[in-house]
Amino acid sequence: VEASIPEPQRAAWRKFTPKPFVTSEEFEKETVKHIETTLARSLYNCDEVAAYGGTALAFRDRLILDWNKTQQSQTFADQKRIYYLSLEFLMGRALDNAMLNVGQKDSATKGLGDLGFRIEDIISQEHDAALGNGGLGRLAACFLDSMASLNYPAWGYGLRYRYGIFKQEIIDGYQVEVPDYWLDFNPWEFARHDITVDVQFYGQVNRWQDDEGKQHTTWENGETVQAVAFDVPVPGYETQTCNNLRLWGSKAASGEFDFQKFNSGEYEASVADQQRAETISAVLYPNDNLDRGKELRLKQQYFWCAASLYDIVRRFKKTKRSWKEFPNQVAIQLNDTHPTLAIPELQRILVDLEGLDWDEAWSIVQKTFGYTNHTVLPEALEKWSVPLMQHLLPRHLQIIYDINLNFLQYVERNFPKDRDMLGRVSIIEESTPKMVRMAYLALIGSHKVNGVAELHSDLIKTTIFKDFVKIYGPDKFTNVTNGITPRRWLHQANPKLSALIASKLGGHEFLKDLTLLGKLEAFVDDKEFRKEFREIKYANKVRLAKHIKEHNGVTVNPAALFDVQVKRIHEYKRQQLNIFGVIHRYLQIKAMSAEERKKLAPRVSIFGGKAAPGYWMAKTVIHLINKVGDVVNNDSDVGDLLKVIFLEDYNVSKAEIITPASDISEHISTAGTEASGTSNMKFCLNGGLIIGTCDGANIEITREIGEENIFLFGNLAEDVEDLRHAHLYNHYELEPKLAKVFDEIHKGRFGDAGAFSALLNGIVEHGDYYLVSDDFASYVQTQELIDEAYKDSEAWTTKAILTVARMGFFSSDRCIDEYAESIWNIEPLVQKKEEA
Ligand code: HBZ
Repeated sequence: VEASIPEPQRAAWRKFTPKPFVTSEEFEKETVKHIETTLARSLYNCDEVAAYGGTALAFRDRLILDWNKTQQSQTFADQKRIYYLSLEFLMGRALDNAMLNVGQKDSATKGLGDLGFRIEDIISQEHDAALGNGGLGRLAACFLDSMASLNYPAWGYGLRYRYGIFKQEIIDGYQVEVPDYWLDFNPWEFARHDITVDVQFYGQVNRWQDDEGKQHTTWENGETVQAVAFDVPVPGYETQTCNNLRLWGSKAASGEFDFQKFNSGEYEASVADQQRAETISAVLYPNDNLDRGKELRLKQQYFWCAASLYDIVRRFKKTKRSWKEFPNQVAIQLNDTHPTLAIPELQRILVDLEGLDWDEAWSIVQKTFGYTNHTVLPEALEKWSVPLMQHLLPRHLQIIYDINLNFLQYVERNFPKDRDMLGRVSIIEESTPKMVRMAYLALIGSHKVNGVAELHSDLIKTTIFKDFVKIYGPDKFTNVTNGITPRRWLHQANPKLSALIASKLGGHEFLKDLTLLGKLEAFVDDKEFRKEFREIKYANKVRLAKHIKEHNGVTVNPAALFDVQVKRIHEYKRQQLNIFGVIHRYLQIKAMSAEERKKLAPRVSIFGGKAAPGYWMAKTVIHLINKVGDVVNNDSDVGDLLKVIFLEDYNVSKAEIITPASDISEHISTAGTEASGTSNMKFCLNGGLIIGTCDGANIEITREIGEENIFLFGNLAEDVEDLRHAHLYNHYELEPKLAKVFDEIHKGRFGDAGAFSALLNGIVEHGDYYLVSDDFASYVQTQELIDEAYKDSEAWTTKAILTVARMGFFSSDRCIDEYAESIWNIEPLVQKKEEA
């Protein structure tokens, strides 16, 4: 308020308030201005990179006008906001999305054409914002798009990593990691050097009494690091709402760049302090579904939670409301357990800094938080060692112990007969060293816990959180099945299909209400529509084939069946099952007569995905895929019948090319291990069919699209435990076809067999934990069904069209509405239309 322009001067100001560009000429004017001034380039010195820069800056200006208004009106309306805390936001590129969301792609296409550029070339200059690992990070990005598109007052909070997920290079068939320095030129962020928070680490806790005898607790003498806000605008689709993603960067706190040291000749030491502070936000941890317990990771978590909560509390305090209204103004969603420290941090703020009593504070905390679980894999459940936490966050550890004490007393009162229960549900695991179980803390500190697909939400209630269902009752647990944004994953990635659908449905409304796709069923027998639908798939395959030629040097036939598995490489996702299946196919082709070969449907097996740098088994799988590719692709016996491609550096922008080009995609995790999966939804939405297990969202996809339109195989989740048990205690035989595959690998047909021994031994000798052998026969058989089905192009087209038509449920808009209604209790705030 203090900084606002005095009333008499506002007229002058308003006269010059910038207006958003509308025509292609206005767009050109803005772009040329940015290229010539902001970027200091000229007519004679403007390559595609500069043209991208100018275009992006023109669109950024456009977004910022909406952003400013949105923030003002949200402040003014003063209603409840949702804060989405995620250590990962896998945003991908922003320019195309911005153009489509503000409805200005046509003027940009025309404008760039006038200036001598093709829009696709300009769009592809942008570096992906790759601040995430996989599904969890991309889900957060889809959610931001939906929250803005549905006009919810929402903020994302994350970390501004200087290095996102590494770039993957494949050298001699091995994954090599290269740092992803992506900030050289990032027009989408605003550094807010005036918005900072000092965050403390280490130090001691002091308890003291004031003159009135009141107890106080203070946390003192720690090291301070400064958080600086970087804001990224998040535009909604066809709405004026432009929300904010606030990413925190770390630097040495003011005064910390120690002039004492500096002047006394310890220049190096003082620079070292600076660098240590900057290290906190330097790099994204590249593990997905694995917890490694590194101190720097815990520092990242606290740094980000503390800065975000300070910011949220600061905003709340400006409203001068009483504390008990906090949960009516603020909902905070925890994207997995990574932000769980926000729970003891809010309790600390309320009790130590604001002087609330414990119970009052705790009731506010529980009403504020919701927790989303994304995995039941034991190796992914976060635990932090008590000694580490004691050292880094001594006050938080005390608070966690107090939370635990209150909780265990409650459990003891209610379950006096079950003595073992206390040890099982305690936040503190009594191991050496003791560990803090973050999922339990997140659950106890939240009012709702949700899984991300029906099966997964059931599983958490019967496995990892079983005791807690008894303690709190089933209503604390709920399901919100994941979704994806149709703007990026249909309209942007597959503009031709989006246009075809719009031509049948009378416009692009379905991008805002995806259930409208249902109306496509009426066209399933329309000859012309079917033809265009097939042509679009073919054109998308031609585009991918071109990419493969350029990057892998292999010619693939776009008429072949494109079989795609792209996702993080993980044993539970079973890329090994896929590549063993490919080897089996190769051996079969080799054994066929020329006549038999003629009858076979040609196939291209396409893989992509990163392995965590320390995950040797996953790296071995990548190596095997590449070795098999070398042999198969150069075998003249095989020709077009089979090609095996590993696409380097799978990321969001590559997914936008790959997803629309698949005929079949593989979602073949061991049943009960993949919480949801979201790429399964993306492929279906683009008219690709699925081969999959009864796992995660595959089950709900099947229910929606019909069993006849999906290729399911394999054991069920309910049988997995017994099968594993049987492997460990009975003698078991390898599935015979798989045994043949292993023989060939052993013989050295795909290079040095020793390189793959750990992979094969895990299956042959060490219990086959992921049930590759148990599922192999049904996998191969189902692939044969697919071969047959693909030959009947008409029947295939029907399946593909019906699949698209029935995907309405899987929009992240539906998903966000469910969170808003059943967990956050927030309402949309529609921006007033600009007066003419
Ligand atoms: O979250 C994924 C699940 O595996 C997938 O099934 C689900 O669809 C998706 C969205 O709900 N989980 C992850 O992607 N998890 C991580 O990337 C991860 C990253 C760091 C960790 C743990 C997990 O420390």
